[in-house]
Amino acid sequence: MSEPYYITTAIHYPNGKPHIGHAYETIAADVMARYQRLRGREVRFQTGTDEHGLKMAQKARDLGQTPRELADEMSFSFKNLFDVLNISYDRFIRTTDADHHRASQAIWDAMEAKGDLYLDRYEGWYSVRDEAYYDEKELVEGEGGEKLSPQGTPVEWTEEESWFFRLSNYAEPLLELLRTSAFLEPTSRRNEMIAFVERGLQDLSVSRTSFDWGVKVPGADGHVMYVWVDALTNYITGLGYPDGGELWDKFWPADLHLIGKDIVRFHTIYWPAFLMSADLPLPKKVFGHGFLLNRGVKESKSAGNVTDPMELAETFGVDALRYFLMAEVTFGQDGSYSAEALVTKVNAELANSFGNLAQRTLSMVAKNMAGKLEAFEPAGDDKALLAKVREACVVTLPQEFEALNFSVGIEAWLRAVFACNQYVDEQAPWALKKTDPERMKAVLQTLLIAIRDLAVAIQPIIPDKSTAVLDQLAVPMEQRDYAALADESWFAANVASGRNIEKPTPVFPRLELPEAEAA
Ligand code: ME8
Repeated sequence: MSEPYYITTAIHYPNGKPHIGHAYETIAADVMARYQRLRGREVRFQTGTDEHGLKMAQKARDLGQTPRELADEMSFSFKNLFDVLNISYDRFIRTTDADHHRASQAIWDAMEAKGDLYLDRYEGWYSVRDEAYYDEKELVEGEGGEKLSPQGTPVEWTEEESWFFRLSNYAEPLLELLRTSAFLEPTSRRNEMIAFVERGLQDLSVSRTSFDWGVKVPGADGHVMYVWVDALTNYITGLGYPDGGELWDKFWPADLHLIGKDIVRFHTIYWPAFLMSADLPLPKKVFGHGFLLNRGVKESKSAGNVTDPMELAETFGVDALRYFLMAEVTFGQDGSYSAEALVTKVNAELANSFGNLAQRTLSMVAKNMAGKLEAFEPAGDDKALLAKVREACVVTLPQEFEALNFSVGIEAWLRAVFACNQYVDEQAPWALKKTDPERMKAVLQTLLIAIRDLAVAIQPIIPDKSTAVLDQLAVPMEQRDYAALADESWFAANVASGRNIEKPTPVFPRLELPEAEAA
């Protein structure tokens, strides 16, 4: 039985079209999901949209739509984008789904049965943009002297009848969780959360009465749940909570909630407290990644400097975009995006390095060996190159991906690509054609094996492009996972079948910077 692995992204607010930050997080989660599948784990991967709350209600009102109309339209944009980006999700959840309302009410009932909910009155600050309550002490002053949230968003004074959750009861277990486990990564985010709990936890307002776009609070007319109560519950709705069943038994607790750094508080304080209250096991890990900046400036729907990821995918190709985002940015830190940087990096590393390696090797095999493979035993330099490539593909890249150090894993892979190109230049198989054809065959076949290893290893990042290379090498589907990296039977099968390696079509064309971007 293969080991289960459950990974989730944040669910995105569909109050506008998706921006590149949404694409970034979801691609990273997809890379992890694909990586775990290639390791042989049984993966469940969930993403979706977070459709309730004041932010959605206000945006819909501004547009003259109902919240439901806005949610339907924009949720579709997210789903469509994720399909285009080749996101291998198992469920795209919408918090307006009927099973999600049931699950949210069930966790509410469980928290109430625990004695953790009580009715009172909320008087304090609220940021609609963050959908978050802030303590007076947390606020900062804006340029015009106005009060802002610590994230720099506007806050409004709010007074209404509200249900409260006894968050203050959970300070000790939360401190224990944050201090003694790897629950929250990267560790740089941990101290901030520990300090937040140490300053003292207030009970949390968990229902709203001034609008009705949300999940109804069971038995409390006029109350809808605070949007984060239902949003966080999406992670268990998708596994069949509260009914249980096969998905629940197999996949809860989640292995990884992948989220951005701005919502760490909700995931590492509120969510574990709700789960403890409902007597449910806690997720194993929350990872708060950094923000993607557009030439150094934060992109957001509210700031209006939004790059359309769909346009990027159309202009440069899905795998070029995936590769750039994962290779360019140290995962966990902020990173910067620009079309120039994308074109430069993808051309240097995919077109000129890996692409060129595959293209020239396969062309020479087609031309100089009539596409026929022959049995051979790598020795000397050939064996040394294959050992280096295999070390990168079997040891370093997986180790780094496992730890979410995607860019470091890709660097190891790229060093192996460079080593192969250096080997081609040193061995000069085109010259060997006349002087030593047997040696030429050994060199080209060594390269074919190296390219197979490199293409298998990099599949999570560039799934379509690596598939195209593996197809050209005639590697059978069932020999494309990480366990197969130790197995050369695909090569032997090609030898035995006498199958021709065809003249290849280039897999990684060079990208051009569109004129508008170059200007
Ligand atoms: O926060 N770079 O939704 P959201 C990288 N609905 N990541 C970014 C980003 C950027 N520029 N901008 C946003 C919400 N993100 C809630 C989540 S989960 C139960 C509810 C990330 O649409 C952000 O950090 O504002 C979050 O993880 C995700 O995109 C969705 O953001």
